[in-house]
Amino acid sequence: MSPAMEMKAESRENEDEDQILEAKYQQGVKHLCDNIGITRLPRKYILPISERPISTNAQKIVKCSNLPIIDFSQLQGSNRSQVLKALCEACEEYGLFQLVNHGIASDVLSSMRDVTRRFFELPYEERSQYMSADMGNLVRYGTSFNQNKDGVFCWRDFLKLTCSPLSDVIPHFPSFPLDFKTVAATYVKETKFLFIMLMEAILESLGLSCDYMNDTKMEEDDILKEFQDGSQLMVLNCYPPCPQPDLTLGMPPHSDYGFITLLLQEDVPGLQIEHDGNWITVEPIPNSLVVNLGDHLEIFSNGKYKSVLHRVIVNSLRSRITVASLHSLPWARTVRPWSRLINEANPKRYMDTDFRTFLAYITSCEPKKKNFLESRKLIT
Ligand SMILES: O=C(O)CCC(=O)C(=O)O
Repeated sequence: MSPAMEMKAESRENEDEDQILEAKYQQGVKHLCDNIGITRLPRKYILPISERPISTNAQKIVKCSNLPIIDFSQLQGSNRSQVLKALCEACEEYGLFQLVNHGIASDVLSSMRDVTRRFFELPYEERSQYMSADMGNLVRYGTSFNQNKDGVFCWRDFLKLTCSPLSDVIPHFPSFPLDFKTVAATYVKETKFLFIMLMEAILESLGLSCDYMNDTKMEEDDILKEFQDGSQLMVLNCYPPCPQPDLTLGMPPHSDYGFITLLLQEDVPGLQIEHDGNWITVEPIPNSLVVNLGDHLEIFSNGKYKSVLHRVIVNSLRSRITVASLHSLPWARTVRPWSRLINEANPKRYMDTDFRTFLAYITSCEPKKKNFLESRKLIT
């Protein structure tokens, strides 16, 4: 056979193989890896060259050893004003910081990581009972970023859990592994408490420039009361080892919809943020949590703080588990720029928005980068 004919035959074989696999893609990457020993990436996951982790466009992956780290314990002491300043700089410059000494015990973190890993190791039949295209389901198992819309799939499976109000939703959480409900409930309560404490500091950092500090304090207290009843969504992510990690992503560039996301990673890097037009890997720090600023905080701060554009890369050697806890105001509440931060010199920059608008947006079009937030901008 001539080399040209050989190449043609090989490509036909590859096409046949991809067609057989097509039905499997909807079942997720974990199932694909566990059941079909794949040695090359199916076409379904191959991104166009410009969207690959290392593309030919101007964006580079750069090393950055000084991504901001906030020591939460220092916020409680005499250094509070200095730490608030560092927090403000991190929120303005990066929209992200790593939080250390945050008060959540290391065994609570490791138990959550561990139960997440064990959940994804359950037989497919057990996991797949939570699979649904309905975004409104309290518990939803799925794959890719938005499997109803994605042309090219991402190398990621997930379990999404609505976590508020916790007592109402906990009976719906998975019954296996047997300790899932207990471990997840503890983690939800601890992250909720930390979120409130962090928001208190973030509001204070935003109010620093206000003239009427007493009034501001009263307003802060009212907002914090609303966060007590706020929404919380937990996303458990699983990124199995990928045969050709340079051709795909675990998650495409996106920003989170809420105020802040607390991300629990393990010692396998994968999260990258965009900064100054380049991609920076957020190197895991043991027992830390990554704090991502979401679109609601960008809106609330009237653009002073920026939600962070981030993506996930995968690797060929080790699977990666993460747990993202997304927090915002109650689902039905409208999010708008804080009146304290609007004046003649700094007019209102974003439309009011709510969760229903966000859901309608992501249901109607493929969410890309920060395009939901862009659609809420009054001044560009
Ligand atoms: O898994 C990660 O590192 C990030 C997850 C993430 O971006 C998300 O769940 O929105």
